[in-house]
Amino acid sequence: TLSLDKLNMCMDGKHHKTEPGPEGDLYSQCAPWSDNACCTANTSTAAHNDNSYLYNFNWNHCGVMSEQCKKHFIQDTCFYECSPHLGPWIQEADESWRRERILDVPLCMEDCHSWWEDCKNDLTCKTNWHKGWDWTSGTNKCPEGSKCRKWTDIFPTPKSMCEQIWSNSYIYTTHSNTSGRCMQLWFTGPNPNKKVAEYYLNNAQ
Ligand code: FOL
Repeated sequence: TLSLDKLNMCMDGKHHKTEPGPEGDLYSQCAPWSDNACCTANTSTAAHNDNSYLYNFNWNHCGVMSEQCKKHFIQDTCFYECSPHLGPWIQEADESWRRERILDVPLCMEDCHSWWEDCKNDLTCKTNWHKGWDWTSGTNKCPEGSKCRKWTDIFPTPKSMCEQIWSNSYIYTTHSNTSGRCMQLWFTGPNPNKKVAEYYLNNAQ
């Protein structure tokens, strides 16, 4: 049956399950979602691979991405693929590779700041990593006219990175992890984002 339970649903994305449910053992950084997930075990493993089949996306488009930076992109991939509590922010998408997307998910300040801090010595060539790459080789390369530059030249602030990198999937907030007013990429134990989704569903944004 068609699920309209906005507190427990999966977006109609490229790899998402149709309904959330338990997954025996999700891999490594995706393990926190094992109790209730929109990703399969195969997706959770792929989330940890360079140039994985998920999107053929090359993190190393401006030289090798540092391990400390990459772990945040892996966590973002787990969050994006596995979260069953994104209902309030799911929108129709105007893209060939997915029917639905997330828009303006309120991200906890600590998660955005630690992500930017751990990447600020890396290099990239684009502010929006969803669009405008050169895919002629089968993976994304920097397009003509977009030179590799310091991370901080492309993303001067944590806010600019968190909001721009995935076409406003996230909105920057000054809410803290413990506030219940923002979504956490990193957590252990029961998923703290369910209560956050509940809050935003009842308090129209
Ligand atoms: N993480 C989060 N938080 N939100 C997301 O929306 C998200 N999306 C991806 C990964 N993590 C995410 C998926 N990433 C292309 C590029 C990146 C990508 C998926 C697809 C891609 O094929 N871009 C083409 C345009 C394709 C089209 O629009 O038809 C390009 O021009 O580069």
